[in-house]
Amino acid sequence: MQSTLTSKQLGVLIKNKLSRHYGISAEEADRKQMYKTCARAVVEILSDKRTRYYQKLKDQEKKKVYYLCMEFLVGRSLKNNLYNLGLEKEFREVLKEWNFDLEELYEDEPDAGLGNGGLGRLASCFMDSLATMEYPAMGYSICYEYGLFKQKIVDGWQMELPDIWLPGGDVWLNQRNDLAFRVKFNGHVEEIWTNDGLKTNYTDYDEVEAVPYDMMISGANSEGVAILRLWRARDVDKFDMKSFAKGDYNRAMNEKMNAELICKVLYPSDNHFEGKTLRLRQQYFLVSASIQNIISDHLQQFGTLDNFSEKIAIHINDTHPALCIPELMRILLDDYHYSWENAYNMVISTVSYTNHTVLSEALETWPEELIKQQFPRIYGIIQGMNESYCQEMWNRYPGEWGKIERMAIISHGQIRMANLCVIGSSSVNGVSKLHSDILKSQVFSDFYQASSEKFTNVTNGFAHRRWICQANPRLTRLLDDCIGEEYKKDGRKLADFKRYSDNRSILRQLRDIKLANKIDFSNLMDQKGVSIDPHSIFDVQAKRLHEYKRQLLNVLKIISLYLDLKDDPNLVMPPQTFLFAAKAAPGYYMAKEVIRLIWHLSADIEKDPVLREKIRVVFLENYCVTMAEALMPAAEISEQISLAGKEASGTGNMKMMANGALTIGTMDGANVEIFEAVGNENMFIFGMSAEDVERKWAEGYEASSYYHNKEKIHRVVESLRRGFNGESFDSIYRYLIVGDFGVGDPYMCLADFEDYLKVHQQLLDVYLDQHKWNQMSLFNIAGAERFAADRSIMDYARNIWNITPLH
Ligand code: 26Q
Repeated sequence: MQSTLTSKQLGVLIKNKLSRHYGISAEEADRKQMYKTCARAVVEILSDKRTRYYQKLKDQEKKKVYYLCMEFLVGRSLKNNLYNLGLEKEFREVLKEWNFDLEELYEDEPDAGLGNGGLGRLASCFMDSLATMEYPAMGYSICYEYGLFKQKIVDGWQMELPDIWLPGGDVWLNQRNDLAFRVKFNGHVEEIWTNDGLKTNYTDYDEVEAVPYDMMISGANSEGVAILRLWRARDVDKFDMKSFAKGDYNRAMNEKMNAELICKVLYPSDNHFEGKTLRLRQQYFLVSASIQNIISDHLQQFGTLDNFSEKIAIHINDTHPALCIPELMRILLDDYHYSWENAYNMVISTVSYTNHTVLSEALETWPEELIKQQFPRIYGIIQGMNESYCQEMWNRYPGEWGKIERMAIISHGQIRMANLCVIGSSSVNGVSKLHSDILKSQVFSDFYQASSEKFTNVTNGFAHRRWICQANPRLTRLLDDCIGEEYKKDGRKLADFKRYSDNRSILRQLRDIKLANKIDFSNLMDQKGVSIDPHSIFDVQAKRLHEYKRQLLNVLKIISLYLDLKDDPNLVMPPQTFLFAAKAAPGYYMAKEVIRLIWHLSADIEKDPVLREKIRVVFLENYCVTMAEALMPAAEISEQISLAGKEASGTGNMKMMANGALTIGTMDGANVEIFEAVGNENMFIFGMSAEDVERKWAEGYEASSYYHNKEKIHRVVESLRRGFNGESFDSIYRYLIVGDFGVGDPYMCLADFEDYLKVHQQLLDVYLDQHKWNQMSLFNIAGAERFAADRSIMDYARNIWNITPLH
């Protein structure tokens, strides 16, 4: 149901808000004031809608899902909500009367960058689907004061600046002081015998108050509104009056600073585990506040916890919220006096877990001592779970010590969060078919043998209304004309677009749309002082910078073309622009070196008037959701070139294909399913398969032998030592050939290099055949049908959470 608000009513709403907040009229307002006011008006509309929706939710007493995630990469909200509410037209009209342009107001909103990359963006896409399809659901995360850092490049070096999003982003948050909970840290636990048996007594703890800030997310063309509840830490009035009286203001304020430190900043490492105490405290803070909230809501509605797992599903997005398992145990045991066995069964049947990575450096393990010191009661419960699980396995697999050791939660003084998640939940899923298979056959093979019924797959998806309809209005109009609007509700209907694969007029329109989007993007970049030729091919690799994603392989390819052109400036080649967008974790040396290489290679090429007519390299600074929304519709080639077996799924790959880009990629993550969807003839696959990679490691991989024996590789690697733009990249040469511990090129760039070059050349040949290219592009748009996040959410709802939409 779209909102039924006339332009006139809207005008009154906005005028009232301007007068209340600023004491001004619409004619006096500046752009910032008008943006905030429109946001406030939308929040009010959403609140009304939510009140109605929540009444319906309460009446129906349905099972609910709570989605716990340390990250939600929300991006901007105004446009998304107006689109979903069906109010864009009305707002545009009203604003026009006062000489405001809605599109310009959109630009005043800062991104809510409360996430690193794929994991956080997926969580946000899922919120859109949950609201649209009216599933009873709520998201929980942390309201970081600073989201993911802002990136600046200075002479090739990445600099990190704080992301100050709250002034401007705060209008979307509704502070709920009435729903605050206390989270306890540190202290001591004693066990004491009472008349009712053994009791635990927790003393000397520190307390922090968790205050929720709610963000409402409207469903599209539906009555649904999802709530994303973000917790902020607040000091529990521990102001030290004595110190204050003595004039020691620092000490007086100290406690407050400690509490508020918890939600100060998002940890900026993606796919890499950082064992910092503050990060662990953030995780427990999220988990404890959320579980207390879930329990109190449930008790309010049902008056008992006996039906908890019938009415509630709790989903943990990666292991980061894993402590919700012992936290829920703790509350059931200590506060509601369930037996260990009953509590254990309740927890397992409530919780489900998604794994997002197989990289060993990303697997979370925390020192036992640290957990014990930070959350002594939780530690005791983890010990109990570990003992009972090991006992169970001992009975099943007597004498198989190695196996039991691998499955234990605690080992060598470390707590393994992934094992805790598998043991403490009823469902474990990967995020693409290949990834889920790797979980079963490698990462969790012992668990898979013991409890195969727990394991399943849910392939990722993306919010197609945001990433097609809002981001690419030109393509949307064409789709509407060709296949009607049904695909907006039901992504599967995108497949109908295949019918137009031989329609020359439609194919030409596709090309025109792409060009127009490329021009838009070039103009946008022009405003930032970056010049891009919209008539060159846009070859895009946009994602976090990581060795396994192999931005370096892409650079080696470009260097190879560069050297070809240096040798023969008359070489015929369609002009290409290689666009990179990537943030590196601040402490990730090699990632930052790759950025520096891209930057200097780019500068080097810019200095050569002949070269830059044919190939240009552009590093797009500060990649974020808003930039992605402009970039995806303009992309023609989507680089998805991770070492096979390493990228759990990828979601940028789906967004780019849906906007008509063709993928050059390896058989990794969801690329495999893209391949199933469009076929070999509509995609450029190269390189080793995950199995080939395994085999190659087993045989013994020697990067240096590629370097010595393959001429093209030798030439490219040598050029790194000579350098670009006056800077040598010996560091990268050594990384590839020598290696840190004797393992050069750990992500096998050199092994896949020649095939990559060959397939890239094939791609260029096809590009010259415009008709064919457009046709392939069309098949990709249609093939994205299976990657709508709505489909992923239906999979979760049916197969894992066992929930149904409201009726
Ligand atoms: C953990 C502990 C301490 C500090 C940071 C972290 C941390 C933070 C973020 C670990 C991992 C992440 C993010 C992982 C991630 O984004 N994974 C991606 O998830 C996507 C959605 O499923 C997949 O498409 C990608 O393939 C996967 O890389």
